[in-house]
Amino acid sequence: MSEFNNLKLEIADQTAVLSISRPAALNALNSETLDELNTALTEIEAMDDVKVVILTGGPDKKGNEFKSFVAGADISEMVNFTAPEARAFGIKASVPFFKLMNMRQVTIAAVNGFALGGGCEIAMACDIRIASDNAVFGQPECGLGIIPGFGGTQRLARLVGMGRAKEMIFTCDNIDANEAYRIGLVNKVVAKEELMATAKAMAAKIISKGSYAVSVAKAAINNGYDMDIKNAVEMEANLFGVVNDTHDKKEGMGAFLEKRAANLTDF
Ligand code: CO8
Repeated sequence: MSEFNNLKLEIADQTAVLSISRPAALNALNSETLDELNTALTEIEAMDDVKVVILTGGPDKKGNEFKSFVAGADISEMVNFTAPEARAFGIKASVPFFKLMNMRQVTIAAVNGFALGGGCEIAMACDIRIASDNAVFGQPECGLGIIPGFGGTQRLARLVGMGRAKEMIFTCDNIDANEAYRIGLVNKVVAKEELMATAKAMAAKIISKGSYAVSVAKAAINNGYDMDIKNAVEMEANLFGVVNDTHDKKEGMGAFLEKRAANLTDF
């Protein structure tokens, strides 16, 4: 595994916990961090013994673990961008963000504090979001004279609907974790002390299922989302054919019929 300046990685129980760690800047995303994220996710995707990635934020410089998930893209880096540099920065971020969305492992954002701007956007690129009860979400970009540029104008509308996305982006109002849950931006809100345990318990439940089937289901959901329903259902049928030709299908259905626990191993 590569060494990183701005990331910490712990792997246990087939789960990678990847922490964005820039304590002096509340884990804001700069170019180096985006490059490191891309490297880390590429390396993790090749690991057969990792089935779930939990993305979270490291502590702030005072050691507070629940201050910030990611407080946005790094404003001190962006302030002097030319238009081509700004565009390149957006494209640079899109690569690891698409990896979170499309990699074969399931990605869970454990949101432990501020998830603002690029922080809200990277959480939205994950498959599932679990928030601590003190988490704060928002898209403050229009107040900085820019627009959400790490996929926020697209993913927020897809997650919470166009009206609520426009309200959050145009007003720059932050919302708390309970409101984020109410509008469908997060899957679950838990007491902050329970955040990592909840994320790991969900990871363990997902890992207990057929991992290859989960990864194919993820691809089916992602690929079909922007298709018309006829082509999407046809694509699903094709993938259904693929998963019928696996060890796990024979084992999973055989175990059911023989009334025993299944030993699912495909990935
Ligand atoms: N970038 C750089 N540094 C940051 C950022 C950031 N996004 N957020 C916080 N920091 C730094 C602060 O400057 C401060 O540094 P220092 O100690 O050297 O002064 C340190 O982190 C601690 O922050 P604060 O002292 O401000 O902590 P507070 O508890 O007072 O406030 C807040 C916490 C409310 C989170 C506050 O820091 C804040 O408002 N941060 C900025 C939030 C923001 O506006 N985020 C959106 C940024 S824009 C963005 O994400 C665009 C994404 C798309 C880009 C597309 C390009 C193509």
